[in-house]
This record gives sequence, C-alpha cells and structure tokens, in this order.
Amino acid sequence: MTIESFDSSAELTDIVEALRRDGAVIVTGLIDSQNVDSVAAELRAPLDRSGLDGVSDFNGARTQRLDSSLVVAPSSAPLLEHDMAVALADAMLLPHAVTYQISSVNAIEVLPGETPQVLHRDDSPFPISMAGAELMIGVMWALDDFTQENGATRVVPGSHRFIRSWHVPPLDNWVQAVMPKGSALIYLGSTWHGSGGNRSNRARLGLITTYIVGWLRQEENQYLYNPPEVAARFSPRLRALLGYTCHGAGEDLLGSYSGDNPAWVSEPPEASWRVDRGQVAKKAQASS
Ligand SMILES: O=C(O)CCC(=O)C(=O)O
Repeated sequence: MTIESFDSSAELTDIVEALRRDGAVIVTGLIDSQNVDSVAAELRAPLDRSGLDGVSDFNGARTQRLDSSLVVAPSSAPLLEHDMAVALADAMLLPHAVTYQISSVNAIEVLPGETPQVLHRDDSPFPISMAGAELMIGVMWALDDFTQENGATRVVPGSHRFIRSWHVPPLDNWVQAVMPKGSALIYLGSTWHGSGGNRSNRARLGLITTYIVGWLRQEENQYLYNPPEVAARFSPRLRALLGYTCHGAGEDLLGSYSGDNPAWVSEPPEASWRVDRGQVAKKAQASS
C-alpha cells in the first residue's frame, strides 16, 4: 500500500476519490516556501521555550509541541483556511453537517532521536460511531521535507474502514507520508496514524489542523485562544472556521448569539464563507 500523491493542480474529484478509498492522500506544492518559512520562524521561539512542556508517553519524549499555534504563528492563517483544506473538508464533512469548524491547531517538531509515536486515530475523543459518517479530517502541513529518516508521519492506508472496538486492529501495514516541504498530508479522523521516529540529525517540523463537523465540541477552545478582538483581524472564512458561526437554523440552531457586538459573530455562514466555496463543494459532491 502507498499514500497516493497529487500535485496541487490535480482534479479535486480524483483527490476526493483517493481520500475516500485510502483514508489519506498527499498533495504537493500547496504553499510557497516563503509562507512556510514565515510560519516556521514564528514558531521557533515558542517551541524552544515551551515545546517540551507536554512530554508524555503519547506525545513523545523528544517531540516539541504547541497547542493552538495560530496564536503565536499568525502567518499560518492561510494554511488553516487554504482552498484545498476547505474543499476536502467540504467533501468529507458536509454530507453529515451544515458547517464544520477547526478543532485543533498543533505545531509538532520531532527532534533527532525520537522513537515512533503510537499509532492512533484522531477522532477517538468522540464516543460515537456512525457507519459511513466521517466526523473529522486532519491536514498535516510539512514545514520541512518529510523523509523516512526524519519522522514522516506513519499512516495505515485503508484503516478508516477498521471497525471501532476496544481491541487494537492489526496495524503493521503502515507507510510513511514522505513529502516535500510545502505539501500536506490530508487524512480522515478515523485513519490510524502517528509520527515516525527521527533517525536523522535534524528536526522535522509540521503543523496539524483538524476540522470537525459543526455539531461537535472543539478539542481546543478556539473562542478563548482567539477571542473576538483577535478574530476580528482574520478573514470571514477563518473566523467561521474557528467557530464564529452557527450550525443549522430554526429549532436546530447551535451556537446562537443574539448580541450585536461584534456584528460579524451573528453573520450566517452563507454570508461569510459558504458562497465562495460553493463551486468546489458541488464539484466534490458530484464525484461521490
Ligand atoms: O507528527 C506527526 O507526524 C503526527 C502526530 C500525531 O498524529 C499526533 O500527535 O496526534
């Protein structure tokens, strides 16, 4: 098994088909090196200061991490609201929800000497399983070249189809998401994966953003990390993605707000972000 790799000009329908089939795809050439370098530069000092604060069996002993890293790396905004991330989230999540939202934003730097992370699925905090419904999609942005030696993410292709149970399924058939800097590994919340060990002499930096259906609780509290005065500086699309929008309407409304300050909090999603995504969503749905 491999993870199918596409370049950024590939047909969206082909990428969606591979993501549905394998539970993960790579898309190369999505962000230019200047943007990658700005994000990496903004992350540097906070990673060096507190990246090892969360050391644990799961996080690893030699992996630096930052939660909600948009706060310290504003240059990552274009990644979080990237057309490709949004188009693939549209295709995977909108069949099960009216909107979706960012759940977490984590910088992950695997240092030399780190051992492979335990394989896991990112949707495990949600204690439900609905046949055929994906609740989450993750995008791992490569801020360095991801190689076999430096800890490129390990993925078990097809594992999104494993049934959910207390028993760990056979996970031997993992492959690594080897990809150049500026690419993204896009994977479903149900796909088993984890970071690789770093046998090189250089660190490997990545940024994972996860998106969940709009009716679930976000893993990180985005309203506290990005309060209204901060969110006001973001685009309407990014604000909506952070959760500053409602899910549903009428009696099914979730996340309602009837105050009038700031006015954009109560904008319906159609006014802020759905319109410009309509075409890609239609195209992706046509392929399903
Ligand atoms: O760093 C990676 O390649 C993956 C990390 C990961 O899956 C996680 O920490 O949840």
